[in-house]
Amino acid sequence: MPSRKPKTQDKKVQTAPRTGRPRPAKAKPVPKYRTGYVALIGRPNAGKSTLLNKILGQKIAITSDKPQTTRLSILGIHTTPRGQIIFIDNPGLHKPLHKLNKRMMNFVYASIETADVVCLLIDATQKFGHGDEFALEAIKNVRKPVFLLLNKTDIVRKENLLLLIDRYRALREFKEFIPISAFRGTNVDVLEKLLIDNLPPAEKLYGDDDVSDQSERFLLAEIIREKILARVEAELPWATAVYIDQIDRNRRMGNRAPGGEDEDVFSEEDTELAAGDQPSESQLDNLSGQEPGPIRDTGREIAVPGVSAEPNMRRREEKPKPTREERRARPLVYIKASIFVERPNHRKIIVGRQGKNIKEIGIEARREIEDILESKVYLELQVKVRPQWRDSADVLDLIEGQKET
Ligand SMILES: Nc1nc2c(ncn2[C@@H]2O[C@H](COP(=O)(O)OP(=O)(O)O)[C@@H](O)[C@H]2O)c(=O)[nH]1
Ligand SMILES: [Mg+2]
Repeated sequence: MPSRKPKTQDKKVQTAPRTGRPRPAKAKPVPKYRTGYVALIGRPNAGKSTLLNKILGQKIAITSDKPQTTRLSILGIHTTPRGQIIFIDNPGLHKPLHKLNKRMMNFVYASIETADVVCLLIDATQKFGHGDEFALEAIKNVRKPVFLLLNKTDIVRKENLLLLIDRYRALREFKEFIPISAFRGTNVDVLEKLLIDNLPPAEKLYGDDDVSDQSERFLLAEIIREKILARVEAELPWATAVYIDQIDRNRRMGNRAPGGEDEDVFSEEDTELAAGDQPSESQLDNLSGQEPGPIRDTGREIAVPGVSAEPNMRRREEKPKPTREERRARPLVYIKASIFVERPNHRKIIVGRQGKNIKEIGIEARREIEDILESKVYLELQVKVRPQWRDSADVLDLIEGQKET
């Protein structure tokens, strides 16, 4: 039994020798704060974008019950007192047929590479199938922590969850199995905590108010596309793209000023995208008038195509609903957007009988855009037939290019 040293000696050991020489430098303390990338991956419709919006507390990614809603990877920055989680929301994992879809899959693979933690989301209401095997194949060689998020627990039976967990456990190693409801926010706090625990110790890469790398302009285009997706069926949604041609804060509307609350103008011109149809200076203006923050030297370059390390969107303040008077007093913004479809009959579907469908799309999109811009909006939509745009690098570049400006 070791003898207990007298107290006085304890004190002596703690006292530094008065040699006058500096003490040897201590190792740099590891920051307690944690920062890193989390890739959200999974089959189309698993609820990846819904989860991201829920965690951020604001909509940055559109959602729909149609597959392949998300086409580009976007960053969603979530800053908490313990850590900064930089989510990468991705298109759903599927076998690509078009150039568009190949690009989509490249984003997913690159985001898996970049991530510190990978979250594989599954729709727990669905049976395990080929699509799930394909998703697992994509992370076969991943050695970093992978979480399995079993989503839609608000509408799934507990036995199904347990069966799914067993099934997945047998197929690969997962760091965590977390049942969640992205829709209701159930267990999202637990997820957040476990994610931060698995991020490397590091200082923040983004400011507290930064929320995404995508521009407001891109979000506006996406909102219009979301309203289209909600109103069309079958294969059409996959073949629709939206391009914001113009955003004008100073345009005089003359006699064509928007009249009643719900009036929208639309044109049915069957135009094609003119060659060299590039965004003008004014279109490139940052919509919110905010200077994007400086590009931070992260030391850890994010290497997902189309994803910028630069923050382009700030957190929106939560505000009470505006009164009618406040709405009326808002400044007017004129927005012109093109909706690309691949076939004339698709154009007919989107326009609808006597333009009824496009009018509804316009009204729904405008209401949401007005709240985002805190302006009155005059939204002009044009449906344009552009055969095989999904295989046209020009159109794809144009659409993706909106993300940063
Ligand atoms: N009931 C329920 N529906 C959900 C939940 N999460 C997402 N959804 C729905 O699932 C559909 C696909 O969601 P989305 O986020 O677009 O999926 P993504 O393709 O993985 O990004 C949408 O209709 C969502 O409203 C959830 O937790 N519960
Ligand atoms: Mg999505």
